[in-house]
Amino acid sequence: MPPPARELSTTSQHFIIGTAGHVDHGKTSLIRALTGAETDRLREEQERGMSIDLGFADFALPSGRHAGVIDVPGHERFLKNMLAGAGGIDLVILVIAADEGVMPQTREHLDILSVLQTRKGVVALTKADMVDSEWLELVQDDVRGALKGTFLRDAPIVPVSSVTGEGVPELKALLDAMAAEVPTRTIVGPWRLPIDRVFTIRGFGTVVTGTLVAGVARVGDRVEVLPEEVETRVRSLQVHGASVDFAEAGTRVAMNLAGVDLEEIDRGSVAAPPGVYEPTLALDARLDVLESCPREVRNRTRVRVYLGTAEVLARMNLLDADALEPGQSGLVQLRLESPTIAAKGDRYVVRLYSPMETIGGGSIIDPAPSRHRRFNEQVLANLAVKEMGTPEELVAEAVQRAGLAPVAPAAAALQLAMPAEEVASLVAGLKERGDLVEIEAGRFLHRHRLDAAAHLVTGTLSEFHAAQPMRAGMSREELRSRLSRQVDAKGFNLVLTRVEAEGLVAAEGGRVRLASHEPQLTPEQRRVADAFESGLLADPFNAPSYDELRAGLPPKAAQEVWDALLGNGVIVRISEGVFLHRKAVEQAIEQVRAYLAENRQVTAAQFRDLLGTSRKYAVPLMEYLDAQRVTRRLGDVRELF
Ligand SMILES: Nc1nc2c(ncn2[C@@H]2O[C@H](COP(=O)(O)OP(=O)(O)OP(=O)(O)O)[C@@H](O)[C@H]2O)c(=O)[nH]1
Ligand SMILES: [Mg+2]
Repeated sequence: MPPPARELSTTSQHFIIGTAGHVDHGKTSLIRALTGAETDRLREEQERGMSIDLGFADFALPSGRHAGVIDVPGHERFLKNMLAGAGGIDLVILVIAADEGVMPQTREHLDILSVLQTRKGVVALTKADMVDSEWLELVQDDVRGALKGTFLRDAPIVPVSSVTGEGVPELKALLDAMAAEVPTRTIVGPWRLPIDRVFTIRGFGTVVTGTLVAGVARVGDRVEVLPEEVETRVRSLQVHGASVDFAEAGTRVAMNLAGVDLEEIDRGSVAAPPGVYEPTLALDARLDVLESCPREVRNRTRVRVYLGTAEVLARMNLLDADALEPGQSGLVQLRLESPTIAAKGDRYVVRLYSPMETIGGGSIIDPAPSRHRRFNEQVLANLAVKEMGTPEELVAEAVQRAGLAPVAPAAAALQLAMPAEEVASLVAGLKERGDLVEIEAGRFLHRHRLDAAAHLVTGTLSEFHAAQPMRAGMSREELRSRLSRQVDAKGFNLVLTRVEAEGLVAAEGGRVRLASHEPQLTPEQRRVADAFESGLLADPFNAPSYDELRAGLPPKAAQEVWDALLGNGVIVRISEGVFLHRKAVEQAIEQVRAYLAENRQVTAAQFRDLLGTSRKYAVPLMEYLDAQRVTRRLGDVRELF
């Protein structure tokens, strides 16, 4: 197998910071102190001084990076809302008030985040202004104890006060520094937006918001909202309050959906490209029961399942045990009371239907299973295979891991220690379904890798166009070097060929642009450009110099437009200080070719007379045509190359 030497960067740069912690411990106040934003936006929240629903903010970190913020409510009664936000969190601020210390929802939120496999976080010891230093030290010890054995065991503990501002700059700097270590989300594969809010804006229609958990969503994309199975289109997108053409995984997104009725969709629905997910009434899953679960879990227990932003009631069928004790793990089939969607590997949380205690959670093994009988050996064996990865998944993963280095089935078989014929037939099936692409004879890439790389190309071009609207395109070399950290030269060529074939990107004359891009000039720039062009074309082979051409033009615009015209190939630099219009060069090439077709050779004097120019232009132009391999010099004459 070709070495996956250069791993294509498949994670986005974006991430979500979320709060967690007991009611009234100062989460919302801390987010206000950090970002300036008020996340308690409901009137009831403001009147009661308590968060009820999720709050959202944009956080401009000192380094200039932006993070989305999700502020969760701490009150036990609103845990359902906390759960709708928790799945989107990449970096958690566990808020513990210094005066109260660890409280029940401190532990419960920590349990939930552990089940969801949140990996990074800090502890903010809030209300530090309310305690003295001795107390603060003792609380820190308690907190350290409570974090033992959790993903936050080594997390920094930062005393802060949102009232005096003490510790806030330190916390900001820490979050900024940690940004680099946060495991971010993949842009590979179909995008998915678990919806956490739905509202209407007059004149725009329905807007849904959520944390984009995977992929790249674009304006114009077709969308299916599930489980309702409503089909629509992305009319516009906003990230951090600004309109964008696309949004990458790990961002808070507001998505305006075309022609969708507000009543049709709700928190818990999921937006995704059509045909990727199927609503289901059953899920096979691994269940890890929390150590802190107050009771054993019995078969047929009625539970609330939290998946993405959805809450669904279900009965839990234990497939390989009569009951699960706290700390134990088993295989379960969740029989849902209303349809939902899930993907293999999704994390979920379960709580008892009543009393509402958090039991545990785990990962989805099969998002669309048939109904199983319990203690059935065949069923359990199949689930064990699925949990590890089916042979087909293992093959697809091996190709995906190789990034943009095409993989031959035989090499994958060797790596996976699987029979070559089996791998070959699995590859054929994956190709048939469009998951693998035969990029060269007998060698395959994963389609998601190609898509992600294509996104890098189009994203880079779209940034270039935004920064340099006058330029027709980016030089191919510059684009390649811009992406060289993510894509090697061979992979770059593969991807560029593909995006060209798909009509997303156009490449002409060594320049690459988005197919949709047209150079934008202000009216003044347009006038300047016209002046340059008509000046150059007046006597095409005796063109004035740059200094002559720009006399009388506004200096700044003249410089910008001249550079753009050169960059776009409208003006061609023949030699130091000699510039001709592209049309003049094209005409020269045509005339010289016609002349040489008849006369075989041309001298400098003949060339000069042919174009009606002078020695000053004829000599550099002949050299230019030699360099362009139109002609070839033989002593004092030129021939066709
Ligand atoms: N003295 C002091 N008071 C604080 C501090 N932070 C928050 N408070 C107060 O504590 C109360 C609760 O603060 P919030 O920020 O609403 O707490 P919360 O964690 O968001 O509460 P829920 O969202 O309802 O769980 C408010 O009265 C705040 O003014 C602090 O650092 N020092
Ligand atoms: Mg709050």
